[in-house]
Amino acid sequence: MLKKRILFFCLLTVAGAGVHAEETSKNAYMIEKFDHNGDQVVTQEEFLESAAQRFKTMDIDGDHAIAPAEFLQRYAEHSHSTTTDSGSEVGQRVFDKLDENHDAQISEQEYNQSRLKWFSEADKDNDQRIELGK
Ligand SMILES: [Ca+2]
Ligand SMILES: [Ca+2]
Ligand SMILES: [Ca+2]
Repeated sequence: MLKKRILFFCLLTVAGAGVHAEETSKNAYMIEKFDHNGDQVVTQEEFLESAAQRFKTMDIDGDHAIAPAEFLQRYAEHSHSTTTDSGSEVGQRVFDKLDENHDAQISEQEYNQSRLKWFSEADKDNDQRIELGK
């Protein structure tokens, strides 16, 4: 009985550590990508700045909206896959998720909204700053 309990405790600890490591590495990834001034903190300003830049690279024809073709082309480049069927299928699904009003265009607002959602999910203590683990 005692043995069982110890085993259970171990499992819980391992599972807990796994979740924590995953969250920490997500924030570490964001810091690595978006922390421009190297202070290990990503402010909302920094984050939205790179979001705007990313939007501009995707908006190939410069009409301030991302059409499916524009998105899929960049998506294929980004994921280092050629535009195979499976690759563009995944890309299309991501596109649909971003295109909240389903007008087959991702507006800057829709793009920023999804980015902000990502930001606030990582910002555990809700201080508008992404730091390791909070
Ligand atoms: Ca466009
Ligand atoms: Ca839209
Ligand atoms: Ca924070």
